[in-house]
Amino acid sequence: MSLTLPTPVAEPVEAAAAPVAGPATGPDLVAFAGRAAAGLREADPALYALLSRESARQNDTLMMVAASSVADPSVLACGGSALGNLTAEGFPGARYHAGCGVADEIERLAIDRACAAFGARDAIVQPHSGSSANLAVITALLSPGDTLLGLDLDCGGHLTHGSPASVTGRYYRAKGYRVTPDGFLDYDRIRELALAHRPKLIVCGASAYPRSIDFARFREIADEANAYLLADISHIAGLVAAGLHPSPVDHAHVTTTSTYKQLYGPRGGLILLGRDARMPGPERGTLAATLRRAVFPFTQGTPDLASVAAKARALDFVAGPGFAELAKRLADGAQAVAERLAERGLRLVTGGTDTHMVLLDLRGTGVTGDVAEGALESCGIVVNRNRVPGDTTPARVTGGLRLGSNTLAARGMDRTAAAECADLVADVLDALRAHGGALPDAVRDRVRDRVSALCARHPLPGYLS
Ligand code: DSN
Repeated sequence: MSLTLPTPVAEPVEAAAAPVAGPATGPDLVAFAGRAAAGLREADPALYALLSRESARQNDTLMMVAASSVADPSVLACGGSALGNLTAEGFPGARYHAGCGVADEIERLAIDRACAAFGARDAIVQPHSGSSANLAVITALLSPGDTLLGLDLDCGGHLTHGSPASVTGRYYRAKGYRVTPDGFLDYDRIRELALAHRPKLIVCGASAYPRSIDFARFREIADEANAYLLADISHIAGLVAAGLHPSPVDHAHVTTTSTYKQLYGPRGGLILLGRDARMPGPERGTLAATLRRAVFPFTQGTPDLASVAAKARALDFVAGPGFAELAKRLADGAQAVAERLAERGLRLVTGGTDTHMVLLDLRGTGVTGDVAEGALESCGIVVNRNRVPGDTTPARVTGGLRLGSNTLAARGMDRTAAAECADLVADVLDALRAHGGALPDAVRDRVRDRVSALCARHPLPGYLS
């Protein structure tokens, strides 16, 4: 079934009002946080001990999961603030509960900062996650049974891009595009599939794809197929905000992202709209208005305003001058990891990276992804097993590993330090290959010591002092 997309109309975007900046009043937040932590230690020592252990674990391990990052403590403070007490269904200026004046200002601030960080014309900051954001967009634009076209899960796509394991693959007619045997997107093939299947929505973006994505080309394909285009930039949002990866915001009809990966923010999601924000939605009102209704009341109830505040805090950092440096460091770090792993004889999907992500193809080495993941964790290096293109191993086993540089960069690691991390990964993989998948204690001890030294030299910023 094909879709005739409505043409844009001149209509004011229902944008956020300017935030009201006021002097800080009320109890001091730092004192509040300090008292809260002391109170927790006294009231629930068992839970407090577990939370402390987790903080220590994070500081003492090398987090190289590509979907991970580390939020500034000021972001976590927002998440733990009294805003979490607030029930505030609706949007700023149009709530279904009283007592939301401050919350309105905070949500408007988050919206304005999201727009500033991404050059967007409108933003919805309430999604509880990237998956929730995608679900809202898909349910807004498609009716059950309509066709969507997304990257297959085993080629690096995300569950919510039409996987049969997700509602997006169960309630919609999901068709998949794949990568080439070398792991690259094939835009000509995607076009052929779009013209053959006539999806109502094309989803671009990935969870395990280390190369740049040509969003302009995707939009050409969507326009030719008369489809909406959704760009999910959860993994590369920081590179996009820093101008180190082309932005989809004015190419896609809608852009989504999670906030805890490359935006160094809280658990949560964003929906961003660019030049198509004012086009009519599929039913009534603009596309932006349609998507707002899709978030609330269609797929979510009350927002988590504490999380919205934490997004505002993270987005302020993303739009500020320090972020460009961090984004450059994470891109350089990934390059250094890729180069060193290749020098050490390991096979990289696509041969390298344009992003923060490196995908290692372990097939043919005698070491599976699950074994490698476990051995690395026992040395204090945290990665995740991942299927690679053409992988026939089960998802819990996998023939590959996915690595990322977000947290290394946040710890201030430069190319040299990132290459040292890659060397440690390669040392473990070499030892596993040489010993039939078992890691000798001597290797584990030596790598763990070097991990500890690296972590001590590069502590998580702001967590210890
Ligand atoms: N989307 C999942 C991943 O990429 O690992 C979780 O964020």
